[in-house]
Amino acid sequence: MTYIAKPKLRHPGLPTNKLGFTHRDYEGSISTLCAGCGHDSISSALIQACFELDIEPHRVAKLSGIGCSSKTPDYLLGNSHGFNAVHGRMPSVLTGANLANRDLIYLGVSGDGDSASIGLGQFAHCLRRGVNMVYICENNGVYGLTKGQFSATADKGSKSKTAVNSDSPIDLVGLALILGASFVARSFSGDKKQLVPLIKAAIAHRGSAIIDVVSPCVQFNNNPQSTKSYDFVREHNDAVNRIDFIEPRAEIKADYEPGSVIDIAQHDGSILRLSKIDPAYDPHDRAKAMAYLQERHMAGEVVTGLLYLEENSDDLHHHLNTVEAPLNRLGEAELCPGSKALDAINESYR
Ligand SMILES: Cc1ncc(C[n+]2csc(CCOP(=O)(O)OP(=O)(O)O)c2C)c(N)n1
Ligand code: SF4
Ligand SMILES: [Mg+2]
Repeated sequence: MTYIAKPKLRHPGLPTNKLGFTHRDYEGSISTLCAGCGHDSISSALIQACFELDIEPHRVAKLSGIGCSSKTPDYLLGNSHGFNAVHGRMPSVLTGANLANRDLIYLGVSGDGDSASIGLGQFAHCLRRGVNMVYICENNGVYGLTKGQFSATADKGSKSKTAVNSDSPIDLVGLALILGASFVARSFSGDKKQLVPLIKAAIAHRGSAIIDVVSPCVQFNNNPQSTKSYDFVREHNDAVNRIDFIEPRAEIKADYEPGSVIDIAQHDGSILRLSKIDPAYDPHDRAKAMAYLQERHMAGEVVTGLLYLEENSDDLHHHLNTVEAPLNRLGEAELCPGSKALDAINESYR
């Protein structure tokens, strides 16, 4: 319950990271979600990723919309900045915050209703603009919070207690590829080994990173026929690769069979070591990734892993040539340079 404070006492032997923080320092309030909800596992993966990356919690801004999924930022990173926006409007609030202060790590948490129904336009524009963020869609195929109506990602022919869905589903990963997102991944809330390194890599990525996480709703959409159920994903998970996230300057120790592994350097010096499960899958080829997704979808498979990565990607700040400093660190002289400077700007557009 969010109003019940977590006990402050902790075991003195709890492991700490380089900052001296324990796992508990990255937690938030007690979850109010249903026991077994996939969303809680995603919160736990986010906490683990931030702990392992030694992130100072005050450097994170977590934003969300409305839904069970959008409640989850309250259950993690209790010492970070947070903003719970209107249903489907998280991306525009995140874009504004990011433009005002590029120094924070932006974490956008959303649901399939929030992103693919009411917020579809917002989802599209923040990805195509290259806003530097990690966008997590906790995808269960239903509007969990409002009692299980089909969302726009629900499979055609899905059955609820009262209806059959006749609409075609939106594939958020396919859409993100078309829209130009520079980091596109899909994972499963029940596969923390895959999800945690993907989150770490997405945080280190510069540009718009999206992870569509299949996250079963145990209350309304966990029947074995649903492609968003625990049983279905476990049986039909086509993982094309697995990644190890290697921090900047860390020693690379493990031995791998040549050919099965590729190393990808990110702009911050970190390395993504990609173990290819499907040797033919190339995460650098946007068009082939789209074709592969379609093909496997027709075969009834859920493709997971790092699906596309644009190396040396840029973000919205680069495109707009904005100032390096966050706006709250600029003085009045820089923010209001006077009428002469404004005249010069206007003149440059004539
Ligand atoms: C403008 C507006 N329209 C409708 C609603 C009602 N509403 C609340 S949550 C929700 C759907 C949430 O679904 P999803 O984003 O998939 O989250 P989940 O609960 O499944 O995690 C809807 C339609 C609302 N809060 N605001
Ligand atoms: S209704 Fe579904 S999505 Fe919401 S908390 Fe319960 S299991 Fe999770
Ligand atoms: Mg949902």
